[in-house]
Amino acid sequence: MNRAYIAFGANLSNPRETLMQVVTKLGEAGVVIDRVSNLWASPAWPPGTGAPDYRNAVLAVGTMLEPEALMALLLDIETALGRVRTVRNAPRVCDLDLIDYAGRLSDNPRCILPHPRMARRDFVLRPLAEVAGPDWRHPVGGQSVEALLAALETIPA
Ligand code: PH2
Ligand code: MG
Ligand code: MG
Repeated sequence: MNRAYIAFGANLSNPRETLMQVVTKLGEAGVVIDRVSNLWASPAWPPGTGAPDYRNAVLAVGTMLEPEALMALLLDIETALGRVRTVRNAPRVCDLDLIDYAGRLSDNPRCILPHPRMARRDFVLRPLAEVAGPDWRHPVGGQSVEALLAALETIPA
């Protein structure tokens, strides 16, 4: 089994209900759900668009699927739950981002690992801090989640 971390985000419909459906659908596809973080509320990023607030969570999972296959499954689940892709950062019912897959690095444009923006988003790092194992480190920089959060707080918005 490979350990992967999936970030969930939603700012339309009922995010708690959607997250439960995500857990069900991942399980049906054979993905083992190890831990699910709390659902954290945050304003939509970037600021100033008037988009509804988000709810974000991170899931720690075990999977035999390779990253590209897991990514394809995530896209299928997004679609099944009503995601309609329009413009970048548009409000969404369900966003599932693969943020880390067993510490691997990939520059495959369909599946970049680790997720290039994960270390800069508190709405990813705060829930990740709840579910990441104590040995988790950023696959590129080697920092712990706590170190990434501390670094974020010192960077101007
Ligand atoms: N996702 C985005 C754009 N903006 N803002 C918050 N707070 N949470 C998100 O998950 C989020 C966002 C694009 O994926
Ligand atoms: Mg996203
Ligand atoms: Mg996404």
